[in-house]
Amino acid sequence: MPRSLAPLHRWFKAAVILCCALVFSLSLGGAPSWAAAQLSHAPENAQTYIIEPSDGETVRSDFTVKFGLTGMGVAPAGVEKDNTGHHHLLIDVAELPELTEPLASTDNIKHFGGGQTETQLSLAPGEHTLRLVLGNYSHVPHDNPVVSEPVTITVK
Ligand SMILES: [Cu+2]
Repeated sequence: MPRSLAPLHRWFKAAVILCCALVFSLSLGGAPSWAAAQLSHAPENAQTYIIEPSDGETVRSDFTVKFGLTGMGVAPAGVEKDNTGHHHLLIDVAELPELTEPLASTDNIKHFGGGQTETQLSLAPGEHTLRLVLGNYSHVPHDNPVVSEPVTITVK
């Protein structure tokens, strides 16, 4: 190699090492920090609760569920705004799902991404349990999850 190119070669080697180190550190820390960006923090006094029906109530097979929320606001899914979220109604879900990732959308986990604060339900006769979980703009519960007390009802 000509003597005049040696410094350039050294510089190139250093640059390659730097790039490798950068890619390596991104592969370690990049993904988790991106995932963490999807989490939102709720105000400490935030509370969600089922206004209606009340715990222990007997209802007809078609009934209305009203969602309550204090200490923060309701915003539609996709709208990233501090101290907001949208409701998810868990029907007969005995164990809370993973609260650090987007909530699934199933017959038992209903999303109200339009910002709805009530819904009409039709359930089979018998005992059912309802519970609310607030999710952020990307359907992920807040890092201090806002979860209601469960309400147990009997459908006639
Ligand atoms: Cu959702």
